[in-house]
Amino acid sequence: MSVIALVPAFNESERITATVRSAMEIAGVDRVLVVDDASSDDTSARARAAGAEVLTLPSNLGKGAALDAGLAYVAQDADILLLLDGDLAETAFEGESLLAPVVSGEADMTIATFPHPVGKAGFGLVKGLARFGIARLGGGFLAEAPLSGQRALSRTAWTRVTPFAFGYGVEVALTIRALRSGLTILEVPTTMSHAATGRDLSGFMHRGRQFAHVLRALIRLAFERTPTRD
Ligand SMILES: Nc1nc2c(ncn2[C@@H]2O[C@H](COP(=O)(O)OP(=O)(O)O)[C@@H](O)[C@H]2O)c(=O)[nH]1
Ligand SMILES: [Mg+2]
Repeated sequence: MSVIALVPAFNESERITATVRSAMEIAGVDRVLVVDDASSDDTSARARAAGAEVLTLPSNLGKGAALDAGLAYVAQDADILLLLDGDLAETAFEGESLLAPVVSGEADMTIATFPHPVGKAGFGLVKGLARFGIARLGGGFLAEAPLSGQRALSRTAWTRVTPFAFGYGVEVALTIRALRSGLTILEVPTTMSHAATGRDLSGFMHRGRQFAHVLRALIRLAFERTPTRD
C-alpha cells in the first residue's frame, strides 16, 4: 500500500527542511512531494536538499490548486494521501498517528487536532465560520479542528472529495464532501504545532484571506450536488 505525503509550501524556507525530514521518517510513507507554489525564497531548494520530490509551480496559484497539481503528479501511484502543511517542522512526524486508522479501514479520512495555543493567536472567527459551515452543510458534524490541513485519506476518500477547493477553502470542502459521501471521519489528537500567525497586520490579512476562501468554499458547497452513496 503506497502512502504519499503531499506538502503544500509557500515561502516556508525556515521550516521546510525539518518538515520534510520528519515526514520522511514516518513509518509507511513512501514518497514526500513538496508543492512549492512559486515561493520567492529557497523553499524548493531546501525541500530537495532534505530529500523530498519537489514540484515548483511557475506562479502562485494558492493552496488548493497546488494540492491539485501535486495530486495529479502522484495519483497513479497513491493509495493513501497524507496531507501535511509545510510549516509543521519536526512535528510533521506526528502525521504517523493519522495513518493507522486509514490503513486499518477504521476511517476513510483522519484529521489531526492541535493543542489549544497558549497565547491567543486570532479571535477564532475563521474557525467559527468553518465549524458552523461544516455542521450546517455536513449533517451536524461538529469539527474540533475544522481548518486542520493535516489529514490522511484513503484512495476511496480522495477520489470522492477532490479536486481541492480554492486556496484556504480546502479543509472545509474536504470535510463536507466526505460527510456527504458517507465516509467515516476520525479526528486524532496530536501535539503538532505550526507557524501560527499573531495579532499583527500580516496575521489579520492572513485570516482575512482565509475567511474569504472558507466562505467562498461554503457558498459553492451549498449549491454542489450531493454525491449519491453506494
Ligand atoms: N502551495 C501553496 N501552499 C500554500 C499557499 N499558501 C499557504 N500555503 C501552505 O499551506 C499551509 C498552510 O498555510 P498557512 O499559511 O500556514 O495557514 P494556516 O496554518 O491555516 O494559518 C502551509 O504549509 C503553507 O506553506 C499557497 O499559495 N500555495
Ligand atoms: Mg500554518
